[in-house]
Amino acid sequence: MRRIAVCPGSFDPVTLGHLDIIQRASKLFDKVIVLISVNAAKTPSFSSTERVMMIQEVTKDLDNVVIDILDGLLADYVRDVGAIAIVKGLRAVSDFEYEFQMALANKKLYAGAETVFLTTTAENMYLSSSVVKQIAYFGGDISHFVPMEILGDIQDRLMQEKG
Ligand code: COD
Repeated sequence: MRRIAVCPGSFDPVTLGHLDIIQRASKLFDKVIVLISVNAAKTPSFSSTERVMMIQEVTKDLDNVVIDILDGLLADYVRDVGAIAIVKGLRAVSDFEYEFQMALANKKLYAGAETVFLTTTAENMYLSSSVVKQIAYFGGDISHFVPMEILGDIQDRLMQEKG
């Protein structure tokens, strides 16, 4: 049996924190689906296509990682693809409460939706897509926060948005 995991998120844009979780998940499972999903509380800056292309670029060396887009419920997706785990990253206590709630809700929606938490690394602890966007928007240096391969794309795009 192939052990499939789903790594869901907004990835708006993908950061070194996300990439670390994806890389570690790819060592633990046979196949990892990085799933660009809708967080109803957030308005994305990057289109789904842009996010797919960025994640494709930074995961191209990971043979067992694929990317997909979801416009629906995560629990349904997990059931439909036969995944055995939802992999999430945890940064701080504040993440825990939110993630704990989502893990319980997903399990209620589909009993097979097990959430596995991987703790962040010390250097990525403070890192989020919104921190990256704020810094880039004001022309700051985001090279320590996002993968090198997509640094220029993110900077150009966010500066464009500023006008
Ligand atoms: N270090 C480690 N982990 C990190 C870091 C970091 N620096 N930064 C982010 N992460 C982790 C987050 O903790 C999260 O687990 C994951 O990476 C994705 O983060 P984001 O910010 O890109 O994505 P979110 O939190 O906006 O994703 C929320 C979802 C889109 C997964 C959620 O809204 C969802 O499941 N939507 C689908 C619809 C659905 O089923 N909703 C009901 C859920 S109960």
